[in-house]
Amino acid sequence: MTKQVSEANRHAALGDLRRAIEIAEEIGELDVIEGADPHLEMGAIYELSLRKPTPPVLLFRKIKGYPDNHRVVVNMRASKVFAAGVGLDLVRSFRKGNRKSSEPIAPVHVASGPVMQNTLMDNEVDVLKFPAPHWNAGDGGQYIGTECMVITKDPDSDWVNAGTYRVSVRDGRTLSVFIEPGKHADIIRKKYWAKGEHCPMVVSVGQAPALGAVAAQTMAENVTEFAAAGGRLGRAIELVTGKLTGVPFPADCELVYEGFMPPPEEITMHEGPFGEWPGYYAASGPEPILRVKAIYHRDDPIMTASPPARPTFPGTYYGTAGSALLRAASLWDDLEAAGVPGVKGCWRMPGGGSRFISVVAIEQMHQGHAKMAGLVAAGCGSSAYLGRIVIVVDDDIDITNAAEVMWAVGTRWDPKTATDIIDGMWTGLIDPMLLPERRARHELANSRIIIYAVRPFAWKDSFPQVNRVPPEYSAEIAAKWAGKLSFLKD
Ligand SMILES: Cc1cc2nc3c(=O)[nH]c(=O)nc-3n(C[C@H](O)[C@H](O)[C@H](O)COP(=O)(O)O)c2cc1C
Ligand SMILES: [Mn+2]
Repeated sequence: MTKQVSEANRHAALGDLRRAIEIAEEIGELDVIEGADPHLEMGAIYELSLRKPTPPVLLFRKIKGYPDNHRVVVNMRASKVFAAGVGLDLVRSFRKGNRKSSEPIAPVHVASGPVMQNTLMDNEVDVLKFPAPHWNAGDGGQYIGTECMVITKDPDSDWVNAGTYRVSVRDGRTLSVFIEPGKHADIIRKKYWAKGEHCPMVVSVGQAPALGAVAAQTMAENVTEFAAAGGRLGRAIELVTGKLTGVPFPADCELVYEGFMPPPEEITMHEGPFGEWPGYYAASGPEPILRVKAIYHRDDPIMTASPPARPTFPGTYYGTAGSALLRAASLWDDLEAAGVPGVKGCWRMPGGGSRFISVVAIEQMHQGHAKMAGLVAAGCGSSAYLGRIVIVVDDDIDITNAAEVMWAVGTRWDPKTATDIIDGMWTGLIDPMLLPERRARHELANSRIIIYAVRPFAWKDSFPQVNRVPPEYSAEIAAKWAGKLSFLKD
């Protein structure tokens, strides 16, 4: 039986990976796995765990071929340590205004920290010393960076960006980092390259859950994710400074690589393919590389991982603190920030991962209201990249139930008059529907459909009534007949 996590423990776990693992163990949600093979076996075990809507934390140790205490942890943010509830309540709990503190707190710089317990420079640099799982058979490499932070510093301001971009091992001193065009680290690296410089870069492959969360979330340009994480924790993140690049990183990171990324005109290597979250091997081609010049790590480092799996596994959506519900919360925040009134809920439909299929429930207030919601949901920061379908429904629809959403589409949507199709939107190389010729030209645009599955505003009050037994009456009758009818037992 899983024990409840107290609010204080959840908060402590958010800011400290090692404490988070202890708490997972205390509540019976930790599986320690010894002796697994990093070649496919770890990936298969991980995928099996996603059959559960809220998977347990898996801690791999004694990984075949690596020191006993070099560990890899998966499912941390998706586990019951962070899932405070299910469904829309969980989405609500991730919203900006519902967090205890939401104002950013600027990070502070400190001289040293646990991450500096071991420093490897020059000839000592060897990326291959640390567990590098080959997650799935079709993967074209060993991916150490999935739940990671790629940290870059804007050369023109004090903006420090932390983003999660996949990282794989090329050789003992070289990593590949796959950054989709338009992501913040892409914008920043191009500024260095335009000046003829190599882009300084730091990659953390083990850090507190709060840091993993902000690195995976889309925030505005110029927003330092460490400040956002500080706001969530109610304390400043302590940063140390990379000795070679001057790029800062959290002092309690587990394992950090520091180096420089030359421009693609100078060198690229073939990156991928990698089993991506849409469920395919789509992006694979020449990418810039990161030349690693220093490694910093704690004693017995713990690498965090969040390898992608097909978005049809319950563990990737319902009831979890995985990114689907985090991104639903960001969409809700974005809609309100854009001034869309009457938003009653946001959701990402199962099968669409955290991006392809967005659902917005509104209490219709005026003509054009549904359009407002649909257009913002298609274009706002949290949802523009790699969207496909936006469905706007009335607020009597339970948007966490795919059948209810499809019922609204089937019965309240007129395809000819209640649809917008928009071309030229932002997509990425991992979009399996990117036309081959567009892919070749790096023309990363796709189209969107917005489905207005709402009662038409002009005659919504005379729209046919819904047939349903009122929930209170249903509960009353269920109680009255409980134990007497076979289908009401337990
Ligand atoms: C597990 C995981 C892996 C990701 N991998 C990539 C990736 O390989 N490339 C990429 O561009 N974005 C990837 N993303 C999405 C980015 O992390 C996300 O767009 C984030 O907003 C990027 O930070 P930025 O907004 O500061 O650019 C990944 C997200 C997660 C949760
Ligand atoms: Mn950013």
